[in-house]
Amino acid sequence: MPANEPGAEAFVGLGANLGDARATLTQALAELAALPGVDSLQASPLYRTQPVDAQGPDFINAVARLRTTLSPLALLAGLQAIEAAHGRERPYRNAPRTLDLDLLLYGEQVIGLPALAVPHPRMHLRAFVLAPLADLAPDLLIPGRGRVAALLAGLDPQPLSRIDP
Ligand code: PH2
Ligand code: MG
Ligand code: MG
Repeated sequence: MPANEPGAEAFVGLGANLGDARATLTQALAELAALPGVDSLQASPLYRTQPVDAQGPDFINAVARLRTTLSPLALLAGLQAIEAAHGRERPYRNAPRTLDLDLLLYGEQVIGLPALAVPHPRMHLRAFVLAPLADLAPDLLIPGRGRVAALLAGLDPQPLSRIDP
């Protein structure tokens, strides 16, 4: 962490494939920026992506970079509160969802708690995470995995298209 900036840099993955997913992501980005203890949020473009290991309509995905003075678990609680406010239900694993907010990275920390695994255990395999993340931070090192742009280049093609801007 740079010595002159308070808090940690964190990255959050956003996804939705129920309802008006595009509007939901735009709103969720604003809600994320407004969480107490979250500063200077930067959003990637939005992407339309095919479901990976999941059913249902195409997803809208994006990634946000933020600075936060919240602990990882406090930030996770904030993400879950925003998901709940958007009517998130969990009928089964990888079910279609109104909003999914995943804490992808928190500084260079490696966290293995029952409630929270950071880096997100599958982020390095998923173009719907790595493509928007590469727009923000292509040279970022994912602890234990490698650099974002190199990981993305090494993936088998996964259909996705940038929709905004
Ligand atoms: N999230 C999943 C499973 N599959 N596929 C796409 N395209 N986008 C997602 O956000 C996504 C997924 C589990 O969280
Ligand atoms: Mg997810
Ligand atoms: Mg999730």
